Amino acid sequence: MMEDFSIEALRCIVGERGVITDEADLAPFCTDWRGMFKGRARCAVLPRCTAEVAAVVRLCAAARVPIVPHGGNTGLSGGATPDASGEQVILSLSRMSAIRSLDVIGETMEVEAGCILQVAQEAAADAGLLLPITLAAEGSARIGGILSTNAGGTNVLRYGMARGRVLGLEVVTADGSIVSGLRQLRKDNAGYDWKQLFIGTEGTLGIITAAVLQLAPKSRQRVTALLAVPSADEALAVLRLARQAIGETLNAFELMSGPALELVARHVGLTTPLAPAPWYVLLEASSSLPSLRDAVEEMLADVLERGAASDGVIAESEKQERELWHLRESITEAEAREGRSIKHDVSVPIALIPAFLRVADEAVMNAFPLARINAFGHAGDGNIHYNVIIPPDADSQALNRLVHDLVVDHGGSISAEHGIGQYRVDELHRCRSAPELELARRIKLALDPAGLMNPGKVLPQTIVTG
Ligand code: 2HG
Ligand code: ZN
Repeated sequence: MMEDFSIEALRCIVGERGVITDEADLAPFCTDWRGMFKGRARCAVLPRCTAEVAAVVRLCAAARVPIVPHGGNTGLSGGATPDASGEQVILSLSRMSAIRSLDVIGETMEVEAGCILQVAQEAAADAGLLLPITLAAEGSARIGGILSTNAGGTNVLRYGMARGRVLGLEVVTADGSIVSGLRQLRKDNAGYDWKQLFIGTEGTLGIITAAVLQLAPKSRQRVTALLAVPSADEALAVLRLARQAIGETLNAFELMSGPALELVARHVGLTTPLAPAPWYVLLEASSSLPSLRDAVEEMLADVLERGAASDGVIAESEKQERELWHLRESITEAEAREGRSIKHDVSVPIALIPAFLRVADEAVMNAFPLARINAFGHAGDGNIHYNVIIPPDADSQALNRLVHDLVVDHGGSISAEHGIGQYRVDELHRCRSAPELELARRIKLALDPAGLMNPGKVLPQTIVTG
């Protein structure tokens, strides 16, 4: 039987200050960071502990009220933005931000979903350890959002996606049960690894409330270098040489186009210390072995001698390192200030990046002569942000389709690290095979039969409603 829903009942669970209904206060929860997605909500509810999350979910489930979980709101795919109905409840995990424990021997950390990534990184660093999830948005992104979108970032090359960091998970399922698997185990093959159902599924199967994360040793040496390269092919030649020379120390291998850095210069006022070039590579290596810098210098000399790079600079101080990274991390902001852009967060097999870029550039420019391509990304793991700046009246759906078809032709994925959210639901359906979609449908129906968990995200809502 469907029960009545009341804001008062929510307040009884989370306290007076835990429910936001005022329109102005609610506004930031109803749009994403770029202002691309907008919706309305009944309220935002901010529980203080897992038991309160469970009670909120039970209350909403009984009244058939849909829930939209909300982390740091930095995902860029609209996964945390409610729909236009005004019926949905936003569930923000921001008041659950504790680092519950840190184990220096096992190198693990138990952390609540609302903890900001940078805070967790700093806690690990204070203990002489590393939390190796590194994102441009790390000052705002929260652990729950990072795990429920299986975020990537700049260190995937060495440390893998967010999923790979998760040893244990605590979730609240669609019926309001708490399932706790907060184990610290590296090896745990006892039955289904159900954690994976909640990681990367963007809150459509349940709500992540806490996790045990695998930390890593903190390296004593770090070297950061910026190279100017004549083409994407040469960037891959640099990658190959770097993998051969310093492979296990390579944290990041980022590719930035000349036009991407022009945007950064124009809108953020940062410039590269190198002469203008078609492409740039930003690489970072770290190790505790004292010989790291010598090895990187030797590798760069080799790269320059072979002509794979035309110029290069190694950061001489932490300040210079930060400046080089700041260039890379400012691209998104610069792009947002430039005007309307259509994002394609794609991945292809690494060796096919140059071929993909060639074919896509040609096809996009043919179909959209006024377009400007802003390509950059994590070339070391195959993820290119193939963003396109287009005039306000250009057909974004046609552009999406054009790019995604080429991605599929190259054996790639239409979302490498930002997820599907609401932005790519139709495209996921177009690009994935029927058996894969059917499997997803069966999982959704098994775990959220009423379709109340972040409806309309990842999978079309019609999967549940028929
Ligand atoms: C990055 O790599 C982020 O900087 C943002 O994933 C990507 O703005 C984008 O499209
Ligand atoms: Zn990225």
